[in-house]
Amino acid sequence: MKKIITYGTFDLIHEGHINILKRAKQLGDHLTVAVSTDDFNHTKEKKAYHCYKTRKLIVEAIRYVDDVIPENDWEQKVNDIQRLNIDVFVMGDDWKGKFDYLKEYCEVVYLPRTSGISSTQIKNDLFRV
Ligand code: C2G
Repeated sequence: MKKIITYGTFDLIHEGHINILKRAKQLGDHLTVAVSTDDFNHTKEKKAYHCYKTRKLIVEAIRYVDDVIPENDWEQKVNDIQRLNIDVFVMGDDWKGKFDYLKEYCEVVYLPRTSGISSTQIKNDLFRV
């Protein structure tokens, strides 16, 4: 079984999130998503609208997702890959190059981001209404 993993905040789920999860799953048989905890979002200086519990519930409901784990820090990826026997690490290409150190442990794939949509843009657009 080919196992895939990806990481992110996944707040205010939108087309870009669905596209990356769909394409990530197409690379294998099992997709684990590491969803950033609220504390880690604070570290990333990212303010999510939904708390971790809600974001986990929503990501778990997406058909392409087989498992959701918490992303607590930047350092856990190698341990996750080894512990979960991950074959492919996937991220959007806004992260291109940032996780190449993981090539020692698994395949690293950066997929094109979906242009024109982001959680931040949704919040800004709603604020203007
Ligand atoms: N994404 C995308 N297209 C968009 C927006 C996001 O393909 N229009 C992808 C991102 O490239 C990322 C995933 O969706 O691979 C999740 O994006 P975010 O929730 O914004 O996560 P991020 O803040 O990038 O956190 O350790 C990695 C970090 O936790 C990534």
